[in-house]
Amino acid sequence: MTPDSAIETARGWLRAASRAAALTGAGISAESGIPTFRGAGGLWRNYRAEDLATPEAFARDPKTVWEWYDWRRGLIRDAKPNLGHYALAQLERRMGDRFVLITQNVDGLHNRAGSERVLKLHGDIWWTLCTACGDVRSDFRVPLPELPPRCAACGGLLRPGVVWFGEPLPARTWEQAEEAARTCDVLLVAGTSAVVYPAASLAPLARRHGARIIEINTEVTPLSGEADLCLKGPSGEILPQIIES
Ligand code: BV8
Ligand code: ZN
Repeated sequence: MTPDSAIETARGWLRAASRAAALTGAGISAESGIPTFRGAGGLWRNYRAEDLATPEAFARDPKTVWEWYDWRRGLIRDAKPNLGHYALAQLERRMGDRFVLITQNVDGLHNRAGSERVLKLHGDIWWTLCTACGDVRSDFRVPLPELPPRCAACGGLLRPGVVWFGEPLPARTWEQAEEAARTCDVLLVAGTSAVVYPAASLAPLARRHGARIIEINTEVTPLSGEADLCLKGPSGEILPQIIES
C-alpha cells in the first residue's frame, strides 16, 4: 500500500471508530529531542537503561541512578512536545471519553501538549516517592539540590516515581489500560519497540477483541506482523496526517 492510501485508510478507520485508544512509547518523544531506550540515545555513560531502571541498581547505587534521572529531567524540562503529542491531544478533544491515551513514557510531554486523561503505565519522572515514609509529591527542580535527594518530611531517601523493571505497574491504571484495549475499535501504537511487558500485551489484547491495530514507527517491530496497518515514518509527521479533522 502506498503511504498516501495507507494514511487515507487509517484516517477512515479512525473517523469511523466509536471508541479509539493510543499506546505510545519513547519514540513519540524522539522528535522532541529525548533519547529513546533502545535506540542510540539509550546509552548513558555506557550504562544501558535496563541496567539503571531497576530496584537492584537503585539499592546498590542510588546516587548513580539519580544522576541518570537528574540528567533526563534536565533534557525533558528543555524539551517541547512535538506535533505527534499535539495531534493526540486534539484527538482527545474531538472524541472525549471515547478516546483513551495510554503511555509508557514518564516524560509528561502528553500532558504538556494538552492531553488531560493520560494513563501512565510506568509512572512519571516528575514525581518522587519517599522510601522511608511513603510521601509522594511532584518535584520539578532541575538540577536537584543533592543526589540522592532527601525527603522534606522525614529526611528519608527519595526514589523517582517511576515503575522499574521487575516492579508491578500501578494496578488501577493497568486495569483501565486493559479495559481501553478490550473496548476500542482502533488502537494506534506509536513509537514503541513493543518489547516491554505487560504494555506490549495491550495490542494483541485489543486485536483479540476485534480492534484494528495501526502501528506508527520508523522501524519494523515484533508488532508489525500483527498490525492491520503499519505506517512507517516519524510519529510527529504521521499522527497529524491521520488525526487532522
Ligand atoms: C513487570 C520506566 C512483574 C522507568 C520502564 C522476559 C520476557 C518478557 C518479559 C520480561 C522478561 N524478563 C522480564 C520481563 C518483564 C519486564 C520486561 O518486559 N522486560 C523486557 C525488557 C523484556 N517488564 C517489567 O519488569 C515490568 N514489570 O513485569 O512486573 C511483576 C508483577 C507483579 C509483581 C511484581 C512484578 C515493568 C516494565 C516497566 C519498566 N520501566 N520505564 C524509566 O523510564 O526510567 S520501561 C522503558 O521501556 C520505558 O518506559 C519505555 O517507554 C519502555 C518501552 O520502551 P519503548 O517506549 O518502546 O522505547 P524504545 O526505546 O524501546 O523504542 C522506541 C521505539 O520508537 C522504537 O521502535 C523506534 O523505532 C521508534 N521510534 C524512534 N523514533 C521514532 C520512532 N517511532 C516513531 N517516530 C519516531 N520519530
Ligand atoms: Zn519521608
